[in-house]
Amino acid sequence: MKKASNDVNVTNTKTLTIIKPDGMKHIDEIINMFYENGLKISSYKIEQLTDEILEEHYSHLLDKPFYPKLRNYMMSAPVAIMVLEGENAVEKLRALMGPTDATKADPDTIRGKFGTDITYNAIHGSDSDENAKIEIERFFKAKQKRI
Ligand code: DAT
Ligand code: MG
Repeated sequence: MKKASNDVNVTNTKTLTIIKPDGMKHIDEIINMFYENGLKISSYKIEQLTDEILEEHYSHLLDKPFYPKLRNYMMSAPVAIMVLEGENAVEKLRALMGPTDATKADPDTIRGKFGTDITYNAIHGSDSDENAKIEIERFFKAKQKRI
């Protein structure tokens, strides 16, 4: 049965990840970590991010002093954008990523292994089921202007 768009889907097990420019050279190891932790890729694309989509994706950070640095980093090379599926995918990916500041991340996490600091932290992951849905729509379903 088709669900109403505002239904809470308690079985939601999808999340959105972005392998950031510094993570790209480790993409095979990062994908291995997804599969070893029960996260499977269901959509995948490699794309050069634009100002427009970054201003939407990081709208909560636009007024921060570090935004220009974040924007330049995210636009410095193409990134891999994926939908991951698995049990508790959002929480599982966030645990596997480690905290925002890679210098504080456990060495077994993606940020601990491949990140450098609070800016160059290798990977993005949605922070809630609600935001996962919004981000999947943003990167995979919304009509995007091609560059
Ligand atoms: P996360 O990526 O862990 O969800 P966030 O959503 O708070 O963290 O911020 C998005 C990105 O912005 C983060 O991956 C790196 C950058 N960022 C956040 N806080 C920062 C800070 N204090 N200094 C520099 N960059 C920061
Ligand atoms: Mg975030």
